[in-house]
Amino acid sequence: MPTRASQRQAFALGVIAVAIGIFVGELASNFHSAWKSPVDTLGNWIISVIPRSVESIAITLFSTHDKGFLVATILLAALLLGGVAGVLALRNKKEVAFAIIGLETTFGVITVLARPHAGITAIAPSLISGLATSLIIYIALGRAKVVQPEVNSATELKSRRQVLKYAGGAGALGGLMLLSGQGVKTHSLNVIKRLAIKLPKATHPLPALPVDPASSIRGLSTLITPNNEFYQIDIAINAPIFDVEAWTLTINGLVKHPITLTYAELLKRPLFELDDTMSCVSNPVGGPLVGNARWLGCRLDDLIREAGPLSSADQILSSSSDGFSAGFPLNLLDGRDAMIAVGMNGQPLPIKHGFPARIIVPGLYGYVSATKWLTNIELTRFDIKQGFWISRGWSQLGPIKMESRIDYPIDGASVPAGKFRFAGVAWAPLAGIAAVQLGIDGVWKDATLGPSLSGTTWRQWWFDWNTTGGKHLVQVRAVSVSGEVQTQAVADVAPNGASGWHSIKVSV
Ligand SMILES: Nc1nc2c(c(=O)[nH]1)N[C@H]1C(S)=C(S)[C@@H](COP(=O)(O)O)O[C@H]1N2
Ligand SMILES: [Mo]
Repeated sequence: MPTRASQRQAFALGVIAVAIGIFVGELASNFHSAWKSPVDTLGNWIISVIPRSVESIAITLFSTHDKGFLVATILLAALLLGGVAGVLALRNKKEVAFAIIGLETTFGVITVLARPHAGITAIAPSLISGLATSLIIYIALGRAKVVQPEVNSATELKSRRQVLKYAGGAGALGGLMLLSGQGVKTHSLNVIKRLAIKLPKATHPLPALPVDPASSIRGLSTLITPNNEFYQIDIAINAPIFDVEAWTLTINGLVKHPITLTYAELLKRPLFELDDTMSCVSNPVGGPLVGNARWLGCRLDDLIREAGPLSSADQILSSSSDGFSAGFPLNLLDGRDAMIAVGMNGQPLPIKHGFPARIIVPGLYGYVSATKWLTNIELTRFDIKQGFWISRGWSQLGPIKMESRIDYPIDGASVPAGKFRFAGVAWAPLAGIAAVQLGIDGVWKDATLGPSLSGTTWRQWWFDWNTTGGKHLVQVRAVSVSGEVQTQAVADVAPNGASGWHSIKVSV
């Protein structure tokens, strides 16, 4: 029986072997676009099989860190199994040890193959990862065995075996370095290619942005949300990084003329600018999952018209490589400025916001429309196929609800006596905001409105109040250009978006 100390070492070695194996697998997944990241794939697979109730508990517990938690759990489990395998290998139960690594690898391979459209080559990183782990355990624990007394007999044989092992180890290491070098190279090349892009101008650029009231009003959201502050929501564990020169967008399904477009062809189409506020359906009343940007892109309705939808089609279902898909009714291409966006606030789309291209449909929540890392648009029918979130309990239709938010001050704040300025934003696509009212202890007054960029963007508002001592309830509500007053009825985010008045308490 090996000593406790050597068992501890073997455990650590197993853990390290798996860690290196995972690292190598992840590096390898950058090597070729068809090769899938083992950790991501396992994560996505788990997300796809766990019951919705568990998923929503995880999301409630960890909010947007739920994926981080999932990845951490996967890694921890894999590392622990590695440690166990290390100890077993030391105890001369090599078959069981390698069976554990083999099972881990097979599991990885199966989850890769379970992905829609996965080619057989997609399993390469998982295999490489498993091989690297086994190799390290084999080499390191093979050596550990050599120092055990009972195998100390044939010295000559031992040294020859050692030479072979070192040669094998060096060869493997060299191969890994080559592979990781290649992986890092392709990855960074794609990032550099993005940086080198110069987007064409819109055919009729929008007027320059007005002076932003937020520059002089404390706590107010800026009129345009800077790209690095724009909320990010997606199911991708890592944002995919496409090679713009290889990326294509296909439009197919129930169409007369399927279309394939390259990035260069997309940029050659007439481009227009669109100021549009996008919101996540999961944004609670008063929440942060909403942002306003000046997008640049080509018209979606033109493209769909060129493809020629068959009369049976009733849905535009877009999808991307992270397994996400989003569908909305074809008849919502009713003249609104739906676009395939390539630019966001004067930059090529940031990688985490969908580079090279994404869809933006004014008035629709992201989950039914705003596919990032767009690769395919399929004309289909709602009774055949549905977007990613629909089978997970979210509504098939996702029009953005009218909402308003108090940005400043925050709930529970104590404010100084005298003049105090409340500030926030409100949105009511597609009509636009006509008025925002602030209710202080139930007495409603009109707030001052900031500039209106379009019916589908938010408007900033502010209201000066001469504070009186004590505690106060402050509420906000919006009125749209079409005369609708924001509902007071409280709705949860599921299944189709939160509603109700944002309320805070302040003490003077
Ligand atoms: N490929 C992909 N696109 C996606 C998603 C996703 O998970 N994957 N999530 C959607 C959702 S739910 C929202 S709210 C928006 C968020 O876009 P943003 O991250 O650029 O703010 O993207 C949409 N597009
Ligand atoms: Mo969303």
